[in-house]
Amino acid sequence: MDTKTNYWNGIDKIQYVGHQDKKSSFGFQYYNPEEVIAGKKMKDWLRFSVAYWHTFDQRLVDPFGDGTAQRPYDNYTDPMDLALAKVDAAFEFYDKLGVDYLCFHDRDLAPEGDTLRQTNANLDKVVDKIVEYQKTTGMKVLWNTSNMFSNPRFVDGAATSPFADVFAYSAAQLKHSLEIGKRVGSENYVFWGGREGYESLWNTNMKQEQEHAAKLFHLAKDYANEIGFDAQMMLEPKPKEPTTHQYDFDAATTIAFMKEYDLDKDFKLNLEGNHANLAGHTYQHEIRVAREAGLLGSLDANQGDKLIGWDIDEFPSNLYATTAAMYEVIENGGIGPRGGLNFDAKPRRSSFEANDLFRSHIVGMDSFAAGLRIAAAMKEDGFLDNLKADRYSSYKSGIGADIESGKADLKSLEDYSLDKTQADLVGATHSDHLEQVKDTINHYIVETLSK
Ligand code: XUL
Ligand code: CO
Repeated sequence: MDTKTNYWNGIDKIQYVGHQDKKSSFGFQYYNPEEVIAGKKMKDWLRFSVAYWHTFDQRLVDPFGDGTAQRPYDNYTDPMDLALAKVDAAFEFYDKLGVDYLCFHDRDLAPEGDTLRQTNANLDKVVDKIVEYQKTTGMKVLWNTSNMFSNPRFVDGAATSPFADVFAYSAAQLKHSLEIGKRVGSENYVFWGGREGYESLWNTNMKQEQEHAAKLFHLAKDYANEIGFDAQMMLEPKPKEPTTHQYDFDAATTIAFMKEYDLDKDFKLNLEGNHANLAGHTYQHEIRVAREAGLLGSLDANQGDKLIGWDIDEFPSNLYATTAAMYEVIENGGIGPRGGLNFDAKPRRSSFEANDLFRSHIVGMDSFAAGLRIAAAMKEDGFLDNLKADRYSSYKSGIGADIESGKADLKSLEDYSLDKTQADLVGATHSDHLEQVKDTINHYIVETLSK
């Protein structure tokens, strides 16, 4: 197979140049894949992945405008020729960018036919080509998934559709997608609840719809076991868009759903920065909730913006947010059992040239690499560990230790508290000095990045 294509004309392999020497935009300032940070190579902490749907398919539309994207395969008119050409362009892109993973939906890869049988045949042809490339390049699939939300048949959802034929079709589509996952060796398999939610409660059987969603997840896990597809299954929360209310609203809601329907042993969470933003949380909050429940699976790397109402899938550039995310990842010992950072992100509509796809991945990769360096420096100094150990130190001895061990009950706690004065209680607290904490975090950011 000819891997010497030249779609991304004029772009050489992206190298680590370091921030002192960064004279052109085509170099990493902070991402040095082989460098060891906090006991692991950067590339093994970060496990960057390119999202097929955004990077190779997205035309840069927004709700008010058509696509502006200029892509090197735009001259192909036949949909299958285009799909096959994109695979060449994609593998050349991965090589030049220096990433080891890709993610895709089934429908990102190939056009649909009139029947599922025809659609599967189109898809298999493209997957054959991907598998061939994997053999020669070693590229891995972080996760694949099934697009059960774009086609009009999914107008009211897939598993949660009120129409049984749509549930049946979704299950059939999913079956083939799992088989493809096995063929490409996907490390994880993701379910983002595309239109699994409601527009209005007046016409919705919420309980029945959620039972149907859980049923499809169980069927998927059972079938994956049956065919020996050993991927970590994951649910990806999002609070709204496209439906008014998505059932997998946020990490906490999704964990409750997983526990209610006995999915928490086999499924973990794939968390996205922009979805956290839409849920009124931070990315760090979502990762913390999953981590502390032992359910952190993987991360979709992007950012939202509170100043704009919709899902903007912006490439990450906010160092404060990437530092916070990587702090949680370090505390977790890694992103997840087989997790990575998948750039579920697209350039702005005004960044429409082909080379902007490289520029945007570079800022995303550098922002997470910088976040890793900063979080590792804070960890190494024990800054936040000491801060928290001190803050909760009253639980180490005395009444605090009795509360922790379960020795204390309401009567003993009343005995302890009944004659304490207001001054005693206020005296038992102390200032968090939170502004100083934030000043120190700023110091770590500036200091670490200027080394
Ligand atoms: C949509 C979204 C999806 C999932 C995969 O907001 O994040 O791209 O990551 O279906
Ligand atoms: Co996503």
